[in-house]
Amino acid sequence: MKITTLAAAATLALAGLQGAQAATLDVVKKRDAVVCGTTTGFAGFSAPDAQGVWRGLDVDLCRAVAAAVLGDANKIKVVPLNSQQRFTALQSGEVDVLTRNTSVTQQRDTALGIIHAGINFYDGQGFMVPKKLGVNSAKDLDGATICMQTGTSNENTLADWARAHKITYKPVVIETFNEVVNAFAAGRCDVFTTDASGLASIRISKMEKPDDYVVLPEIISKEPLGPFVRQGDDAWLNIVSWTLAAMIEAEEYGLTTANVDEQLKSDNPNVRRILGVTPGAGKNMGLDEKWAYNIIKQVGNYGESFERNVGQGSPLKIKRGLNAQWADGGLMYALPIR
Ligand SMILES: N[C@@H](CCC(=O)N[C@@H](CS)C(=O)NCC(=O)O)C(=O)O
Repeated sequence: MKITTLAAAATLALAGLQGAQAATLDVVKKRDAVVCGTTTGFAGFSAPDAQGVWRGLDVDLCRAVAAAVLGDANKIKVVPLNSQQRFTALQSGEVDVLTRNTSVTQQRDTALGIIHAGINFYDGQGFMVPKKLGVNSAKDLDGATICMQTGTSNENTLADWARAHKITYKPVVIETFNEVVNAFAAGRCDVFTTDASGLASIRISKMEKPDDYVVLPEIISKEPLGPFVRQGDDAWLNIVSWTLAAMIEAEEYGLTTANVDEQLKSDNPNVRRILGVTPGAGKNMGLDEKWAYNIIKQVGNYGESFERNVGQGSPLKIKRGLNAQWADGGLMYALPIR
């Protein structure tokens, strides 16, 4: 009886808490800015440039949400979060959306009061080692000291993989990104493990001599990275996931920052719906009909954002691979805006 009462009280308290949290769209409109949780600085995905302006594939997604909701991609506030802090910041309402290399997993999507709003980068966990170690395969890592960051999915994935492959290793788990990078650069561990995108970024942007390091060929997991929002605010979930869909679908239809004004004259019914020439999509979400036009005009389509931040127009030079459009053999398949 007592336990039931306590459980009921807890449920009520939770419901009260959720009820007390105002609709995110209203909060964002009133504040006139979207608050996004990012990394503390992970080049290509979310990091400040030399002028202190936050840039990256994940920052572009944040900017796209601001363009869709407020008509201005610059109306963002960035809250830098390390891996450990990110979920609490979203749960507590400190950020409106987490746009930060976060792997979607069943546990995160169901047990933390948060939910993913699409995938903006299909990744997998890998390993980086100094060339001088002479290691060519992850299978040769038996006995290695392996650096990783606290609060990442990388910790458990590595443990599972090592057990399955009968590999023993010594974990060095460090809370902040720069410290774990410094530990690796200083040779306090033989190996750095995280998402392959993370390794590419660390190698180019953090290692003094990138050519002294090699990323091993093995990818040991699926790491589908995407934005997260709080559970229980479906209108906001819709806005974030359809913002991402609009970027991906804009690429599919060849809509770019440079040609979007010209495309307003297109007679393709899909293009007309995306750009709000045929109204409806914006109103359905409580947004201006120019929501997707503003995203494309101010931020660009998914491919433009990819190439500029992590692809051929960036130092990382990551290939599209799984992140190519479905028509090109990749997994980027936007749900249709109609
Ligand atoms: N995708 C993995 C790893 C993501 C992650 O947090 N990676 C670290 C290492 S690259 C990172 O981004 N750190 C940046 C920071 O803490 O500021 C996850 O969701 O757990």
